[in-house]
Amino acid sequence: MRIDVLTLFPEAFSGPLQASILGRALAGGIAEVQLHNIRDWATDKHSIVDDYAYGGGPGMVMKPEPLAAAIEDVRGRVEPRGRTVLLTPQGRVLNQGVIDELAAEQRLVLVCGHYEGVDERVREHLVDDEISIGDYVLSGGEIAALVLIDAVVRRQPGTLGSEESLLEESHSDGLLEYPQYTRPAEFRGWRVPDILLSGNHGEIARWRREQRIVRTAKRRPDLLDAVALSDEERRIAREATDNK
Ligand code: 6GU
Repeated sequence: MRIDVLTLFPEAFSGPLQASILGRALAGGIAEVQLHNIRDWATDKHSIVDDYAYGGGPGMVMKPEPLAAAIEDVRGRVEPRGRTVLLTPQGRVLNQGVIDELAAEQRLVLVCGHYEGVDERVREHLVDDEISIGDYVLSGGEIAALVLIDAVVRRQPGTLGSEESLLEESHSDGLLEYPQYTRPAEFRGWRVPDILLSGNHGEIARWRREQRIVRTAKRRPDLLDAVALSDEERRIAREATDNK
């Protein structure tokens, strides 16, 4: 997969793109990220990329000319054209379903919005999709783009080791994760649950499943509607919320 990023702040990407699983995937060629500075498409002496809003009001707007030229130029460099996505708080809210949809594209062109937004004509005519990462305000789309890139690249075959992939698969059923522990068995007098030290793999699997259901019921009851639970598991979920 190839991801082109159009941004006023390419330097915001270098650290995060090199770290951890994402860095390893990019270094290994599973995906390629190309950064482009929108300012490089400004044509005036001062490389101006923003201007006052028509109609007045506070805040600057990203000018259409440099942004449109950047999108068209970058999009035309390689086939396929892929999907052009604007990162904006006005977009549809990102979730794993949206990530899997984007991860299936061969190519993404991510446009990081800034200031009070981009000129509406660019959004209307040159953008295919608009994504927000949640209902809060960031100062620009860069961190949102990084969130999207990380989540999309980890869905590419070969990014995760076989163990990580198996874990991901078993946990992509909509339930929150079970609690994790490592050595020592006692830390400051706080004990690891005995069941995990028992060596009884059937019992451990049952306990973990129950923990996931109870956690999800207590913390994110909104997620439970989309999860397939047995009658017994529904009872466990109901009980968890009754005595919270
Ligand atoms: Cl994509 N951009 C900005 N500026 N703020 C956001 C966002 C995006 N998603 C949530 N908040």
